[in-house]
Parts: sequence; structure tokens; C-alpha cells
Amino acid sequence: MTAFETRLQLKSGEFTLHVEGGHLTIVSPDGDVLLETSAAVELGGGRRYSTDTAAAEGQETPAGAEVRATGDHTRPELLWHIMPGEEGQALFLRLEVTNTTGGDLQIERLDPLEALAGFCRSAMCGLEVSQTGWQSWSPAYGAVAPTHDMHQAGPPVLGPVLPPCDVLRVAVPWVTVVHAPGGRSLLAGFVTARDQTSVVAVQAEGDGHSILASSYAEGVTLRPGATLRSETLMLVFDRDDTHALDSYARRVAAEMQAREWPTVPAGWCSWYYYFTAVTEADIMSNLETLAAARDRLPLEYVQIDDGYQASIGDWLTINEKFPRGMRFLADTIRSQGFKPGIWFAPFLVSEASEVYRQHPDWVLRDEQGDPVNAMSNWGTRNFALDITTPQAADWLRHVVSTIVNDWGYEYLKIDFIYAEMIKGVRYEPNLTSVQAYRRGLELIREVAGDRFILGCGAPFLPSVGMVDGMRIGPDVAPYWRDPKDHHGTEPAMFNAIRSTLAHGWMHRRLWVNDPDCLMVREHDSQLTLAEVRTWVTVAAMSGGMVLFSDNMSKLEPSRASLLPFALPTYGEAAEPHGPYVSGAATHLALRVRRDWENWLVTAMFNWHDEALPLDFDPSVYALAEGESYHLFDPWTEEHTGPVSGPVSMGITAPHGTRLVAMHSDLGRPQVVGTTLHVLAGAVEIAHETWERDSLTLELDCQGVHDGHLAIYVPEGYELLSTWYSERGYYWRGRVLLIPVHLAGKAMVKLDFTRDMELTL
Ligand code: 9PG
Repeated sequence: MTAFETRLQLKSGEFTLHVEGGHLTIVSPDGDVLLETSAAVELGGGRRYSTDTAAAEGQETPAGAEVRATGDHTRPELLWHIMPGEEGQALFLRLEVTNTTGGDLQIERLDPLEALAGFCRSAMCGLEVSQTGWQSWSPAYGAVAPTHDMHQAGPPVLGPVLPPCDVLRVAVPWVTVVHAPGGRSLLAGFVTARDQTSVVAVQAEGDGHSILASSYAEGVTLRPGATLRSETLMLVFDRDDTHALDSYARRVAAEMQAREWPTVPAGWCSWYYYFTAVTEADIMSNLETLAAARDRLPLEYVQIDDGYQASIGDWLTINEKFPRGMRFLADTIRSQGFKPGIWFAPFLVSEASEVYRQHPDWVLRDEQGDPVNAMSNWGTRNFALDITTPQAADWLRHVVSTIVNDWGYEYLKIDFIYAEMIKGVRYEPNLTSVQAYRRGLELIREVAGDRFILGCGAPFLPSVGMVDGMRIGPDVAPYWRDPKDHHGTEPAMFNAIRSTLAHGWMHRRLWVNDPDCLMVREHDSQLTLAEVRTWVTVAAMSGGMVLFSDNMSKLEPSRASLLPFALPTYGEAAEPHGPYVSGAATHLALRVRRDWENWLVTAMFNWHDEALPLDFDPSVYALAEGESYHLFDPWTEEHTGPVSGPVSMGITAPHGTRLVAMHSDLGRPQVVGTTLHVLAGAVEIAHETWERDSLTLELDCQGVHDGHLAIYVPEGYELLSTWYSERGYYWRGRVLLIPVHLAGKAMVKLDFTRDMELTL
């Protein structure tokens, strides 16, 4: 048995990796044992082989270390790679199994990490674990103590090959962050997903817990002499979750060759007002309203959702609600200056469809030969198209080619695509679900070329490198919560919000995040104005896509006026901060860094069902103590400051938000916010100078915006410019509110005089 130590230099200090036999021990700079782990493989029939055997040999390699547990005719050989990251910020683990037995082996699972005493040997009850979710609609939340109301439902919410979740076991697909008491954090996440579905499971063991990170090989056959490798697991020991998740996301993007769409799209989508009842006339009427409102609502895409097709699967047969067909609509949308987008579910085939009637052999079946139900919806069962069937693949190529080449759609919302990953017998039986899924996406991408592809109902990690945009939460709905929803996965505003808060780290690393549509109408909705404002705030602060989904000609003026406020999209995701309520972060912060000033845009949320007082607490954002600052709320135009320390923000409605821009006090006239955009200056302030007692602001923003500039003028300064008085500026306390009609670029110059006695 060999034993050796190697050191891992992390930003937070020097960690020691101690390799002995088939075991790895990770020790923190202050000498605490963080993890003791080995690796294992599980074969068909439940046979398990671990690196933790007397025969295991460790050795140092140029990449780090490896542990070999030699195989023979009775057991396969295991090779476990332990690789510190190039920048020394992380540790990577990968397990390889080689069949030395002379006969075929069925590989169920490769576990590159099996830590039986868990993280820091903590008690299960002291842990907090974050949930990523398997696919777009699965519940997701930041690191919280596992509780009863956060169980995952079964497939398709949890991956079909993953273990179930309950209070004693939190199974987190792809990546999780675990907090132990005392402030230590561990990110454990897989950075590749080309072949296997991976999961990190945290399980109660007596008073303690274990952590098992697994790649599911789904029983593939390993021939004699052949080798199979797990996906690569990344471990990050960083107390700052945002920082750890960002390192993880960058690594995933590099490994999986993430696509980078140059902008964050904005548009209109038919679903959340019309649902399947949408007609050609509805699209035409919204198109007309949108074209007329283009100045204020500079949108790029008009996207037709579910409702045009004869049946799920019969994508090229158009129903009677669209008499002039889909090419006509694409042409009309384009002639109005928008890009046409369309929804379809490429891997779903309804039991009632013509394509299924004619080709029942194209769908995934179970061991008994019965078609597998991928989703009961639209009043029927829907099966999964088996993309490994050559004829089915040819047919799908034809469908996508017709949509993009003959009809002319440039934005494809491909929905329910988890269906390609469900359990079943495929035409090519030795493919894993991830391999089949990626093959299906490759096929679509090949035909669609560089058109925008939005994944929806999509398993997260295997979609990286395939899609340009990704739905990162359950559907929004015109109500806050669904009382019948036990898993937080059904359409509901709060479900969409919770996932949007938890998935910010993915944005513009793995793809462009789509938090789902804005819905601001007063009619046909149970949402209060406070709830609508909360969603506009969360969506805007997510930095993600903004699609409107109301009947645009029926919007109440007071609600329609909210929409320009959310445009243009900002592009950067805010960081979530706790404490967490029902899994949702209660704070968001955008750090705005500019040449002339750094400031924050923050939001505080009341997730409770009753009105509550909220406080602004600078320590939540790790701001220097004692510094004096200004707060400005673009929803209410309220200003507070200069103040220091925590400030009470008053009573906030149930599910309401306090959104504030926070600027450090500069001791002279300064911008504290605007009401031109919901982010209160982050988007539209292009430059700011303070010189010889004059403040010059350059504004630059896509679209037309009407609102105010809010300038704080401390005692001792007086506004000199008279020009503004004609335009009716007014004071609110010491804040000067200047009305601005912004259409593109503008410059505002304000001259002040100083009361010399005060400054001397
Ligand atoms: C169209 C819709 C919209 C929406 C998508 C997706 O669990 N379910 O039954 C379920 C049904 C519909 C659904 C999600 C889940 O919504 O997210 O934006 O395109 O399909 O049918």
C-alpha cells in the first residue's frame, strides 16, 4: 500500500490531499478533515467494487494522482483520477473501469466519490443542501435544510434513472452546494454530461450523513478489455456560493463547448394568454399592436406557441385556426419588422396523432413492448420519439427543415425535450439516455444551423453546447401558487420565481437564461399589482430573456406602462442572498461596476402571505460597515439617505418587493437612481462626470423611455441651471426629480453653486 500527500493551493489557503491505498482524505488549511472518500463501480445485479481494497495502489502523476485497484478474472480494474484544477481552485475526480474478467459486464453506475462520513463529518440535521433540478421545470432552490415540502416528484421532474428523493435523501442532479455548520461549503458538480446522467446524493446515515456522486451508465455492456469512464466531478471548497458556482459554470462551459448567443433576446409569446386556443387572427392582432408600439417596446421576436398544429407530433399539419398556414404568418411577422419564432415538441408523439398511427414503431417502448408514456397532457398520452430509429430521425430532419427553410422560422422553442431521455428500449439498445438525447439535439441543430434554439422542459447539463437559450424554471401562471401542487413543479408564479432565483449562475455561461414570460395584465389574472411588480423585478434582475405574453391590445394602460420599464434586457444575472423562505432567496443584488462609480441594485422580497416590514441591511451584501449611502426605489420614487447601517423599509405587501438602487454617499450632488428602467440607472446611464461643480450625465438606451432622473443635492449646494425649471423639475426632500423623455442618446448637464461658508 502506498501513501503520499499532495497539496492543493486554493484562494482560501492550502488544502492537503492525502492519498493512501484506495482512499483520498482532503484536509483544510486549518487541519480539519473535510472529506474522506473512495470511488466505486456498481455492476448489474448490485455487485459493487470499490477502490478501497487492500490491492489499491496510489501514485502521483503529472495531472495530480491516480489510484489503481487492479482487476482480474473475478473483478474489473478501477482507475481513479484525482486532478487538482489548473488554476488550483478546484479538484476533479473521474473513475474508469476496465473489464479484465474475460466475459461481458453490465455497468450500472460509476461513483467517482463515495464519502461515507459526508462533509466535515456533520450531522444530517445541521446541513443545508441546494437543489438544481434535473430539467427546466424541476424545483430548484438555494442551500437550505432539507424539509418535508421539498421532496422531488418522480420523473419527468426527477431524472428517470435517478434515485428518489425523500427527507432522508436529497438527490441533486448535476450539481449541488452543501453547507456544513461552522460556515464551510462544498460544491460538488459534474462538469460533463455527454454520456451519463449524474447525481449527487446526500443521505442521512444514523446521526451523520454520506455523500455519493454517481454517473449512471444504465446497464451498458462492457466487452472484455473495454474501458468506460464516468463523467468528471468537480469539487470546490469556497465559502461564497456565487463564486463557487461561477467557477463551476465556467468549467462546464469549457468542457461542453457552450454556445454564446451575442444578445439576450426580447419578444412576445402567445402562450400565457391564448394557450392552445390561439388563432391566426390573435397573432395578427398582437402583431399590429406590437408594430405600433415598437418605439416603446423594441422587441426582436414574435413567437407562436402551442396551438397551431393538428396534433402533437403532426407538426406539418396545421389546424383550421390557422387558415393561411405557418409560412404566411412567418412572412407577415417578418414584414412587420420582427423575427418569427415557433414552438414545437420534437421528441413527443401523441397517441392520437397521425404520425403515431402510421409509425407505431418509432416510439420508445418498455421491456414488455408497450409504448412509454412521456407525459399525459392535451387529454391524451404522449410517447417519446425514438431518435435512434433511422426513419424517425429522417422524419424529424424533414420536420425541422420545413419549419426553418420552407416556413422561415428563426427562433425554435423546442419543448418537452426531456422525453428523449426517458427510460425505455431504444432501437440502438446500447445507448444511454444522455447519448440518445444529445443525438436528437445534434440532429435538430444540424438542420437549424445558427438559428436561435430555446430548450424547454430540458435536462440541464446535457443541453449545454446544443441550445442558445434555456428555460430555467417552471411555467409562470396568472396566480401565485397552486394549492394542489405538492412538489413546486406545476405552473405558478412563485415556482417560476424560486427557480429563477436559484439558476442565475447559469446565465451567459451555459446559455442565455429564459425565466419565462412576463404577464402584467389585470384582467384574467389573480395576481396582485405587488406580485406582478415582483415578477418584473425578478425577471429583470435575472438578466435573462424578456418575452411578453399578454393580449397586447387588451392591456390596461397602467399595466402596459410596466413593459417598457423591463426593456432592454440587461444581460447580467443578480446574485441571490438568504435567508431563504420556502427555498426562495429573500435578496438579490446586482453589482454595477462603472469607470466613474460602483453601485448596487438590490431587491428584498416578502415571500410570506401576509404584509411584513422589510429592512435594508448592508451586511447582507458584505458592504463596509459605517459607510453612508443612499437608497432609491424606482417603483415608488422614495429616497432614503444618506444613512448608514440597516434601514427599515416599511411594510411590504404579501409577495411584494422593495427594489432599491444603493449608491455610496459622495458628499456632493449625485445620481441616486432613475425611473427610466426597472434597474434604476444600470442600463441607461452611459457615463457620468463631476467637474467644477457640474454634473454631466450621458444617457443611452434602446427604445423610448419616459421617467425621472433622481439627483441627490446635499446641503450647501444649490442648483444653478434655470433651463430645467421650464421643464418642471421638482423636489422631493433633497432629491431633485428631473423628467426625461429618452429616445436613444441624451446628455444632461447640471451646474451647482456651493455655499462657501459650509464647505470651508
Ligand atoms: C405549451 C406549453 C408552453 C410552456 C411550456 C410547456 O406538466 N405539464 O403538464 C406541463 C404542461 C405544459 C407545460 C409544462 C408542463 O408548459 O413550458 O411555456 O410552451 O408547454 O404546451
